[in-house]
Amino acid sequence: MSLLLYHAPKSSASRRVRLFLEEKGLAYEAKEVDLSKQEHHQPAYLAINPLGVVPTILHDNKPLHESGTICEYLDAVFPDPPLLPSSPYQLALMRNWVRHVDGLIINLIRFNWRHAFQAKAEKLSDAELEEMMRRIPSAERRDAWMRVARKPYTPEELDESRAKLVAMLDTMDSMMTNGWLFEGRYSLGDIAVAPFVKRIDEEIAPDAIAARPKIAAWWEAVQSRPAYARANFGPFVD
Ligand SMILES: N[C@@H](CCC(=O)N[C@@H](CS)C(=O)NCC(=O)O)C(=O)O
Repeated sequence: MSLLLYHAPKSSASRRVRLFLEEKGLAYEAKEVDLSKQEHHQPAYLAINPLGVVPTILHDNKPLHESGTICEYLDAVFPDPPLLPSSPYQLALMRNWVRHVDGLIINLIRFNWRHAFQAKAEKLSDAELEEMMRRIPSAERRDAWMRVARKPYTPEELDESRAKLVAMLDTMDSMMTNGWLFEGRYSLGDIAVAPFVKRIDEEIAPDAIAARPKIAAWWEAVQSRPAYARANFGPFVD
């Protein structure tokens, strides 16, 4: 059996899968994709991930993309320990939650890409930028790359994104049972959002976590799990 993860150390979706793999206790090989060099837009990578994003996992050489789908697949193939809610209804709610969290990614991008890509993207000539655009499959990401290259996100846009991420914390607050998001135990619902909370905590709105005792306790509990250390989230800004 082989598991090969194409990932980027600071990518939230990659962190989600790394945390899930570590919670499962699965051994895997990791290959870093250098997003700043647009390795994820090269034909060889697009062949295993048509969306041109990280992560992608290869299980026995079979590629799979979408971090939430990857985690559900891993849970089906490696059921112990179980990391999905057991009741069909709670599982359905968890899937909607993961979808909701995924839909918020642009708000992280607005903060993250300033650190990760802006300095490099700004230096691209118009011709280089155009060439890059041709390789990017998603309109949302073409826009994000164009923004960091030519029209940095404004303070108002950052505030708008911060407010959406803080609203996500309020939703989490209302979902908690026994300290966790689904069925009163740790699950993919918690793992999926942990990388987002990491960024909220270290830069975007740390006070918003401190002001919500249930979220602060949840975040402490997530970080104290041995798998969290092994997943190696690390600081976003060096
Ligand atoms: N819904 C996708 C999102 C993947 C995603 O957005 N990955 C980001 C890093 S967190 C990425 O590859 N960004 C580089 C880019 O879009 O050019 C998933 O969960 O796998």
